[in-house]
Amino acid sequence: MDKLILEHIHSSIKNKKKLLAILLDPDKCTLDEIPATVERIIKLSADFIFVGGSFVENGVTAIFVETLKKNTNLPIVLFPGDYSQVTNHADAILFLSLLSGRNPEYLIEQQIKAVPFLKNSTLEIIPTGYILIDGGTNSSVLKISNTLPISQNNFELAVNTAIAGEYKGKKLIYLEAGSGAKNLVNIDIIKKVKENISIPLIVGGGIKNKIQLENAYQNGADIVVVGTAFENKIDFKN
Ligand code: 1GP
Repeated sequence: MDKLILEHIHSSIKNKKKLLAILLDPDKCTLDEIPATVERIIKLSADFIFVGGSFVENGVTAIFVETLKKNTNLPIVLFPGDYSQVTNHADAILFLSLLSGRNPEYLIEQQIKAVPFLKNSTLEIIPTGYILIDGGTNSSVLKISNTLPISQNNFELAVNTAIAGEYKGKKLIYLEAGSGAKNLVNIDIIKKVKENISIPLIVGGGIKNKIQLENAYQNGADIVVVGTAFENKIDFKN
């Protein structure tokens, strides 16, 4: 199986190039809006389009990604809220385990349910440790997963969770404050996690301006994900 996306991430890190992913929620962007949306993403020089949402109905993601593909060559990476969002039209999938939570449904059940969709697919499957830090809102992930986030002050737990993820064989760590977070992932958490893992680090949740974006990069994020600010047409790069 090709490992193009993960290889691209590793070679960008080697070349000291920071990466940007724009997160699109198929529930919040109609098919008609896709061409203009893609144009905006290209203007931002984004490297990836992540697609996912917490409440997307069955079948919607497939049509959404198929239409996106017709409009762009940018790599499309699934960031699924649940197994029903798996579609072969994308290039890769973040095969997520919610490591900060203690709900078996999101540690292994959903992953097993995804297998019938994945085993004959051409998607690049990227094992990803997903760690939710308290973003100060009752985010969709919290509601749906029925788990508690890690406190912004509990550096040790955040770091040890990320290291455990690497030991478990995850290829990426995604440090997340939750979509629309009030409080971004603390830069010291980003820094300490980055210092303690050797796999690439994704950071997201609540980023809406250039300073926040740069802070995440400077403290160790290899990829930053922006969803809500992009949706709200906020110019977060300037
Ligand atoms: C959510 O990390 C992503 O899973 C992006 O968050 O929507 O707050 O940018 P925002």
